[in-house]
Amino acid sequence: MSTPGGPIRLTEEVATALAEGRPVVALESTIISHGMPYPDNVAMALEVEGIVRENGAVPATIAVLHGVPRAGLTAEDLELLASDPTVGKVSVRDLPLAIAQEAHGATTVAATMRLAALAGIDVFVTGGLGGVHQGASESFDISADLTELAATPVTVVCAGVKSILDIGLTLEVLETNGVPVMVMGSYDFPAFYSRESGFSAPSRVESADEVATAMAAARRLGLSSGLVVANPIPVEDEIPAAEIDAVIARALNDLDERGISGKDVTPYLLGRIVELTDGASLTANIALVRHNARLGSAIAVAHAAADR
Ligand code: PSU
Ligand code: MN
Repeated sequence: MSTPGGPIRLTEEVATALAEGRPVVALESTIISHGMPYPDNVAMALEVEGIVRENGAVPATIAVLHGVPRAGLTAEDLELLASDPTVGKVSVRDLPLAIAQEAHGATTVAATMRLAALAGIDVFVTGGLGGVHQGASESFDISADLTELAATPVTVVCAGVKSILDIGLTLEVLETNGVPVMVMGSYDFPAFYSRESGFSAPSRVESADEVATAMAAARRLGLSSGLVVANPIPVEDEIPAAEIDAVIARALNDLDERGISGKDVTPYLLGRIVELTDGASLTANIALVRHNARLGSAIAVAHAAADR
């Protein structure tokens, strides 16, 4: 028998909202387990769920717990994700085995998109996307987030791409894969901690309604890809590019010296940047996720209204 959400276990609240066509916002969990230190990570996760609610949508944080993909978590679940060292980083290719082994898994942007789509959730809020890593011509390190964006029609609200990645090549891959990339209120593609990356916005939008209208058009066209909405960090929270780029260069150097590769690269770099900035990067990261949660909720509200 099929259940709402397919293979995903939904909370009653999320299932009801989806069944009634009310706005739902998916949230990822790798940012909690592998993107921020404890206890700031669990405080951020709870706060962001509150922001989504205040803005008229139902939050659905996504993860795999005891091998079960879930959308909608309790405070205890979030605490576990934030603090239990056995929680793995689960991208799309890790999902089958995490389920088979009844493991706990924090889902990346890619895995969260896939599970959100299966659950019927169209809008997803995160901090930063994975992308083409610097030195990818040698390492071949390109995040599965980009593969998933090519294949799964979910709108991902983020603060752009940080310069641990090759921003230009990341934008090229998104273009090749037919992924619409819209920047909210700017002609410059944002670089996560900074409002400007030096790369032009592939396109500019001014409102949540405009994004919802583009989502509806993409659906009518039968586009298989996701949409990226890049929301520049608020001016008062940004870290100037020159300042953060020096820190990132040092973190990349430390990464090389330690010989870290594969799925550990992004978590290592994020942790190292927090250390090297004495927590200033964490403060900026939390501020931009809050900002994205407000925009993503407004998009989900506009999208739900348009769908009626
Ligand atoms: N960038 C961030 N914070 C994060 C991540 C990326 O600023 O927490 C996480 C996201 O879950 C993203 C994942 O999907 O890292 C990408 O990992 P990889 O580069 O291994 O694909
Ligand atoms: Mn990688």
